Amino acid sequence: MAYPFQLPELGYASDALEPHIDTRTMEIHYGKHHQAYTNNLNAALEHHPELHSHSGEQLLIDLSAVPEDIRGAVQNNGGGFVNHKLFWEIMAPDGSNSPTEEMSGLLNGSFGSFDQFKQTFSAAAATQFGSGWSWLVVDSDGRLQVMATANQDSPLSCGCVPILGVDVWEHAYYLNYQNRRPDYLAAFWNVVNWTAVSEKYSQTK
Ligand code: MN3
Repeated sequence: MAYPFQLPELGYASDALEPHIDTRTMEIHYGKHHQAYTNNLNAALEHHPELHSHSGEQLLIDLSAVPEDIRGAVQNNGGGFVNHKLFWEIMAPDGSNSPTEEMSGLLNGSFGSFDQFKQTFSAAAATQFGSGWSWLVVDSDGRLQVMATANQDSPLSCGCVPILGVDVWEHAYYLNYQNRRPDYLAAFWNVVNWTAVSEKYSQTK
């Protein structure tokens, strides 16, 4: 997908992730926030036709190639566009709660166990100060790593490919969980679509 970017379709209804992620949050998060990142990314690119064939991912992989006058806008809104697209894809109603056999083996190898991976990932998410994301990424050496990013910064901009992520901006959880970010993070595991995560991993090979 390239310019003009369009809000990607949700693969499920906005009430499908209840009770873990409530309908109203999904409606606003997807319909308003993600739409705004999409619109703002298009507005930033409007007068830069040389970038109109680039995917969102391509823009983020090499931000230095984006003209300085729109680089900040692309970092924030391109990041917002791409990050949320992945976020909707790696969740599903009644998500397959345990990793596929392949992912399970990889997580055990990288983190010791699935539980230790979840602890590391959740700790990165819980301690991200202010707005941002926690990620499971494949780094440039092909290894799995957990990382957090601020704001809408994408792991793609530092040479990593995200295959799982959780949004810890307050807009992602405040209506249902208020200040209880750890409760939101605990609930998140119920809706992770591990099949999708595994597919994203395969695409990095
Ligand atoms: Mn968000």
